[in-house]
Parts: sequence; C-alpha cells; structure tokens
Amino acid sequence: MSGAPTLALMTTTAPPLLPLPARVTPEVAEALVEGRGVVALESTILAHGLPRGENRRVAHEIEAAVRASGAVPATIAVLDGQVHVGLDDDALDRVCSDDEVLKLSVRDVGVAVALGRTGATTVASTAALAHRAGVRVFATGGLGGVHRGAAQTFDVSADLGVLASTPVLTVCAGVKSILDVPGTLETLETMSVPVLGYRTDRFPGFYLSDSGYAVPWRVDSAREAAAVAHARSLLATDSAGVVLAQPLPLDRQVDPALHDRLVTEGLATLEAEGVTGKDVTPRLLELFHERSGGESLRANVELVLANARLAGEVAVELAGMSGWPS
Ligand code: PSU
Ligand code: MN
Repeated sequence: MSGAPTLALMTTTAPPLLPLPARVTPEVAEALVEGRGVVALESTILAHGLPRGENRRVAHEIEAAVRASGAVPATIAVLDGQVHVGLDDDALDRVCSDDEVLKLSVRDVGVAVALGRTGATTVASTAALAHRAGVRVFATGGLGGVHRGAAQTFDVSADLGVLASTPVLTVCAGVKSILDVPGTLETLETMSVPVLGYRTDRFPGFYLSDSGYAVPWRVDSAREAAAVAHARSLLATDSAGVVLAQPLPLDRQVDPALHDRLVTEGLATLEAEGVTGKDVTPRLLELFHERSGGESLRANVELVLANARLAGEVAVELAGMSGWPS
C-alpha cells in the first residue's frame, strides 16, 4: 500500500470521535470528501468464504460491479496492524492468498491493530469500520445470524450485534441457509433492525431465493432503499443499520433438494469434526463448495456480485439525497 495517504476521517457522530487511524486509498478518500457514493466490502468472504484461486478473480469482479453502478468500492482489511479502507492490487493479492490472514470480528480488530497482525474483516467488523470512515452502504453475500441449535451452543454471529448499533445499510442475500432463519429474523426485530426485501416480499435464503419466511417491508428500487436510510438519519432513528435483502433469481438458486442434503450433511460433518466458534461458517461454506460440484460456489459468486451492483446504486442515490423529502 505504498503511496496511500494516512487520512484522518471524522464521522458525523456527536460527540466527535478521534480520527480513524486508517490507510485510505486516494480513490476512496476523494470520493468520501466529495460526498460521492462509496460501498464498503468485506474481506472475510475473500479470505475465508471462497476457495483460493477463485477468490482473487471474484474480488476484482465485486469491485468492478460496484464501479459499474457509479460508486467507489472500499474493501476493508487489517494489514500488519493497520486498518485499510480500500485495497490496492497487492493488498487484495495478500488477502486472497496469504495463509496467515486471520478472521477478524469486531472484538478482534483492536487486538490485531495492537499486535500488528493481519486479518480479514467480517460483516460485523467491516460495518463498524465503514461507519467510522463515513461509509454508509455495505455489500456482502449472506449475513451471519443465529445458528441452528443456538439455544444449546449460544452461537449467534456478532454480525447481528453490530447491525443493531451501526447506521450502515447492508445489502445481502438474506442469511446463510445453514442458520436458524426465523430465529435470526426475530433477533433482527428485537434489535430494531428493519429488513427490506428488494423487489420481493420473501426473505431470501442465500443459496435459495426464498427462505420460507416473509420480510416486513418491500422496496422496488435502489432509490427507495436509499430513501429509507436517508429518512432514518433525518429522524435520528438510525442507531441501528438496515438490511436490504436481495434474492437470487429463482432460476439461479441452488436446487433445494441438493441444498437440504448439503446442510444436513454439512452440519453432521461439523459436529463430527468438533468445529466450533469462528471456524464454523468458513468450514461449512468449504464443505458446501466441495460437495455441490461447484453449484454453491456459482450461486455464492452470483449473489455477491448482484449485491455489490445494487449496493453501488443505493450508495449513488443516497449520496444525492439531502434535506427533508418533499
Ligand atoms: N457471506 C458469505 N461468505 C462469507 C461470509 C458471509 O457469502 O464468508 C462471512 C462474513 O464475513 C460474515 C461471517 O460476517 O461469514 C459470519 O461468521 P460468523 O458466523 O462466525 O459470525
Ligand atoms: Mn459464530
């Protein structure tokens, strides 16, 4: 990242926070200063959610999808103890290929910075750092949520806690279908996080177009989604984020029978292997990719790209909104 300036960005939160000590690429810094659309992107999906080899190509495609909508991509990671907002080619290469790249949730970011470590950021830590940098829109694949059996394991993704406390609009394809979907939706309601279906009344199920559950709200354009975020900020009812859930088209989803078999077998393998904690999600995704003959990977890549494109459109719309709606 040589050549990237260390920029001090102030958030609009009062009382003002200290400047975020981050390496911000010139492209992202300029877009933020000029108030143009910027989309935060997570790096965990690259380092731990997609197979090596594929991930570098997909990383480029995700950024290109954001750009195609007229917004600027800001992929976030921690490299050698420094927060990066926007990654250049070398940094992306490293995130996509270095086996030492850790998975950093919010609780880990301060530790990694203090100890000079390198890691990829999850939905939770990316959203938290994006907000700190003044980025209001974020694109990912699937949110973390309440895991099946959470009543026994207490496994609830930190993603939910951050969504509950961070005014960032997150575009996703619902929650990963390996999770307890109704439990996750109930938790989002309890945490006052609005869930908007994009051109649908159904909550998407990541690999599946329909999780089997309804969304409380529907929007039919990027402009409507942006208007929601804008209204919430004007009303100061935006202490939580917004979930904008975009389904895969029905003819692009993973075959539901294959999907159900993968979930059942994947969860059984996980239990047999004794996998717990932060390794659960990456290992499950890996098992899916191995056992679906490439189908889950195809769907995962398609939905991430569609989300990046939509997030770019929302960011551009939001950047153009000011004052009370007339
Ligand atoms: N969505 C994907 N692939 C991923 C993830 C989400 O399509 O790899 C990652 C995100 O970084 C998300 C994390 O924050 O999985 C959730 O992990 P956990 O369940 O341990 O909180
Ligand atoms: Mn977990």
